[in-house]
Amino acid sequence: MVIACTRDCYDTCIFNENYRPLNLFPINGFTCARGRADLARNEKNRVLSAYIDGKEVSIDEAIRYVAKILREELKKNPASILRTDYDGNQGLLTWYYPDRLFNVIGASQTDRSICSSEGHAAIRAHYGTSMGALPEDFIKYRAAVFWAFPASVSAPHIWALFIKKFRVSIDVRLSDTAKKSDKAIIVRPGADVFLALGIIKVLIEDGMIEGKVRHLEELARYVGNFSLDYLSRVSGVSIDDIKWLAEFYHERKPLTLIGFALGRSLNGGDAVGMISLIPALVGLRRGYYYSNSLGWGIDFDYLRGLHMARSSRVIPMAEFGEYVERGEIDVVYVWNENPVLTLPGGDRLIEAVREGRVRLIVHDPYWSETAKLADVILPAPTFLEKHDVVYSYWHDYLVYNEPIKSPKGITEIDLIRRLAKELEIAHPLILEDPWDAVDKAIRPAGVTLNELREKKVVKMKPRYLPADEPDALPLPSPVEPGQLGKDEVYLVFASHPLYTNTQFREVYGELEPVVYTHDYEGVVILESGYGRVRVRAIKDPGIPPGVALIYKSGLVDLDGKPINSIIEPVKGKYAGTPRLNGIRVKLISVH
Ligand SMILES: Nc1nc2c(c(=O)[nH]1)N[C@H]1C(S)=C(S)[C@@H](COP(=O)(O)OP(=O)(O)OC[C@H]3O[C@@H](n4cnc5c(=O)[nH]c(N)nc54)[C@H](O)[C@@H]3O)O[C@H]1N2
Ligand SMILES: Nc1nc2c(c(=O)[nH]1)N[C@H]1C(S)=C(S)[C@@H](COP(=O)(O)OP(=O)(O)OC[C@H]3O[C@@H](n4cnc5c(=O)[nH]c(N)nc54)[C@H](O)[C@@H]3O)O[C@H]1N2
Ligand code: SF4
Ligand SMILES: [Mo]
Repeated sequence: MVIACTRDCYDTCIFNENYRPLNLFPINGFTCARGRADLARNEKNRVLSAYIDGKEVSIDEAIRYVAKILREELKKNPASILRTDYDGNQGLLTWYYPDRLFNVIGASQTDRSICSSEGHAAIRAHYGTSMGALPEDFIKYRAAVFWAFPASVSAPHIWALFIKKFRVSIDVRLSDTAKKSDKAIIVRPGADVFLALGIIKVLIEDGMIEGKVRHLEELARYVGNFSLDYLSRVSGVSIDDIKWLAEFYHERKPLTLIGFALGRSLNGGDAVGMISLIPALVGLRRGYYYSNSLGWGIDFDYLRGLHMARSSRVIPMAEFGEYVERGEIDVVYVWNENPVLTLPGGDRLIEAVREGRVRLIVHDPYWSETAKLADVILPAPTFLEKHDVVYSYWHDYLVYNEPIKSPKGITEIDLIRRLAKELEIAHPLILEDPWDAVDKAIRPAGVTLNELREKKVVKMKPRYLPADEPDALPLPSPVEPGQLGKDEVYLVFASHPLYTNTQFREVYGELEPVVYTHDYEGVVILESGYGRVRVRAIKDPGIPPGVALIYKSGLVDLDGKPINSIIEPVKGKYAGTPRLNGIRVKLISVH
């Protein structure tokens, strides 16, 4: 029996029934702080019953009640029902399959752009796919560039593969990863595309191009428009360091690992796209890694039923708070996500639910902030309590998860099928056996369900490999980060080693509402054009002036307000990803 950690994490570790890591080279071998806590966490802070308006009810009663809410709303306007889901559990049956019900009824969906879609779209524009290097490729490299990728924290098993190799970190601050790297380069928030153009300019103009890239002439002409002096000034990286990086690429041929965080910054898509070209310019095939999730060929669209039914409306996550505030949504159905804290404008949802403008239905194993706010809450089993199929966005092992604990609550597939029955929906998408759907969805990745059930762990065969000769087009349209005014900083977020997003606080406690800065101390208000929050500022010598950092697992301020109340509704150019990193905020000391 095996079980994969289904959390939103690069590593997707695989364990035996005693929750000891399998020795699957090169991806496994040790357990992180979250993996070590999972068995204990499974018994804490759990939703153990259904509730309507704070009153404990049976699951059956809650299902009938939710069906009634949905039925009434469907008569008015299906699009005013928004289901929102993200990656609390990456299982095919937990995250993807339940979407079928909401496509069948024509509800609204989000664009699911919060995390990685910007970079996926940007890399695909150049390579035809966002698929990059595989773990087996990783170990062949003798050097690596961790670009906006604090992997020692956000991807500990990837980091472990490079411990004895030459590592370069490119970040806006001295992260743990930067401190442990052999060279750390500090770039201004949102200015990575200028740095990438600088490296490309030196590679081209100093005759260091060894690989084939289509439309190289256009790229050469384009970078010819910028002086190295200008690119250095805007990016904040010295000309010496830009030249050093170009030569490093030319001589040491590192693997380039690009963090999702970059896609959530100013010029994010353009930056990811240009960075992904650098390895090709020095002659490396598949020389980058971003996320491999879309390269396996797993048919997520089939699981979601998009071949037969679709949402009536797509709401950008960046504008979530706006839609709620404008009264365009009456019902919000949530699973696998904690949007009160993690979506931009979560405070708008709190207000709307408290004022009775929005009915909130939540299906979660834990008492998240969103679950606590809900009008109706249904208990979900954890990944240790249900069968599922789990993939990774890094490695190529597909896993058949079997429960090692008895289930609490109702699974996602059972819940949507029960709801469909109450709503008298007999659509083929709901009637199809979920396991048949899984079988169909994994076949393009070269795996059958039977084989997976028998072997438990099977290697997928990547279906979408990057073009050997990527296209330099589209060229970027970079915007210079503005000059900061007095008491202004660029706010960025980063992973914390003890938490996965907002999860694990029942084990490791609440993170203090702290902003790490170069030169502020004491209680401060962080103010953007969209809202204000109150946090404690702490000086950190690793943070340069003009930058401030909050861990993305500490998203509640001193007054219990979501930090994301200050995230403005700004969308990325490629996929609409919210700009979470590098937002300009004023720091007001209140002492
Ligand atoms: N321990 C742990 N691991 C996690 C998670 C977790 O919560 N905890 N979350 C998972 C999830 S959902 C995700 S999306 C990934 C995220 O993992 P990563 O993509 O590796 O990024 P983050 O941890 O969000 O950290 C963002 C980093 O980018 C830097 N940064 C911010 N703006 C810029 C910029 O403009 N330029 C550059 N060069 N750097 C910038 C920040 O200083 C920070 O170090 O990690 C996953 N892994
Ligand atoms: N300011 C700011 N905001 C951010 C970020 C940032 O860097 N800065 N990062 C963004 C990123 S990259 C991401 S990915 C998002 C993450 O946003 P979310 O996906 O909302 O993050 P999680 O905290 O992992 O919440 C997942 C929820 O799923 C629940 N869950 C876990 N397992 C299951 C299950 O089996 N079934 C069901 N039904 N529920 C389950 C958990 O209990 C939890 O409540 O946050 C984003 N928000
Ligand atoms: S959180 Fe990530 S590193 Fe930790 S056990 Fe899960 S998959 Fe592995
Ligand atoms: Mo994420």
